[in-house]
Amino acid sequence: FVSSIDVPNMIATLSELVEQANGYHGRVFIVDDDRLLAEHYALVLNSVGIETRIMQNVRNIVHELLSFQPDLVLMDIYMPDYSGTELAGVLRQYQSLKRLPIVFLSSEANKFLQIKAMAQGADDFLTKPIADAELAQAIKVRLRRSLQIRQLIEKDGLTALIKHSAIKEVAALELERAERSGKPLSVVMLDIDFFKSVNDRYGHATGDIVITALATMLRKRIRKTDKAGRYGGEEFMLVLPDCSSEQARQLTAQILQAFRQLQFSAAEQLFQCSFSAGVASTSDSSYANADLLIAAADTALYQAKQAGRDRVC
Ligand code: GH3
Ligand code: MG
Ligand code: MG
Ligand code: MG
Repeated sequence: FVSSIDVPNMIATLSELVEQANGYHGRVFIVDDDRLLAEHYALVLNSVGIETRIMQNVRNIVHELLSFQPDLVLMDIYMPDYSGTELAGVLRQYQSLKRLPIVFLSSEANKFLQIKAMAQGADDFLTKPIADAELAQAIKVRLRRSLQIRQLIEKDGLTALIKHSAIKEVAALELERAERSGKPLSVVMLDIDFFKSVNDRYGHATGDIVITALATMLRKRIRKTDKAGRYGGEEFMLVLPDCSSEQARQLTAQILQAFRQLQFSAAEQLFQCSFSAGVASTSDSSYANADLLIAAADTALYQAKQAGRDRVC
């Protein structure tokens, strides 16, 4: 039995989350037909701790964006095959790229055209030539702000996992990536069993500890590329790329076994909890969109509850 649970350590406050955002410098995707210039921008941004990727092939841009997952796109407006504004319009068609900040960088000095570019999907406009320090500062400030906003929007205050709408977006993004890579994607829905009676017997604060304990366990036991979200009160969702339904079931069963063994104490009593889980995977059937994949996991979770709880279906 794991008997000591470090509660204060598990409850991450929002301000800690924002501090974490400050420590992470972010990823910038650079799109410019002038290779030397793009490499120079990359060096400037790398020098202030920002990770970069330069786009080599415009045709592959969606694939590259989905694989690099940048926090911001720095884009030239005039390129031989496409214009930056056209490209921005294409990117905005993708659910998972809708909110990605796009900053245009161009020698275009015409204010009217700059405003038009912004209307077509850019978030900001920088003019070339630009001093290295100005570029670094402008991008750093933009990145920091958008990361802070994202943390506030996406992170759940109690568990530090991502929230309902954000984990659904992750599922949509990963389904798009899985379709491109041909690798399976699995989604798991978990719901703590008889949680109402935990609240009723031991109080809401103890209930919160149980929720946080499971969240911590989920975070620790998934891979770096996996994502865990708090889907609702005592409901969680895992998004597992490059993972078959069999592997997802195994992982979830291991987590269930570990969670069952956690001993909680309240009102001078020790108690344990379990959860039920449902797995759905593109390795079993194909799903036209992430909502359908999530619905399938939800149906499997319902079956697990019906079959007696404390199991993975
Ligand atoms: P089942 O095994 O069928 O899932 O039973 P259950 O009692 O877990 O299911 P139900 O969905 O009816 O109850 C969930 C409860 O979780 C109801 C709600 O009061 C409680 N809850 C939701 N969010 C929180 C929270 O943030 N903290 C605490 N302590 N309780 C919460
Ligand atoms: Mg150009
Ligand atoms: Mg529930
Ligand atoms: Mg429940």
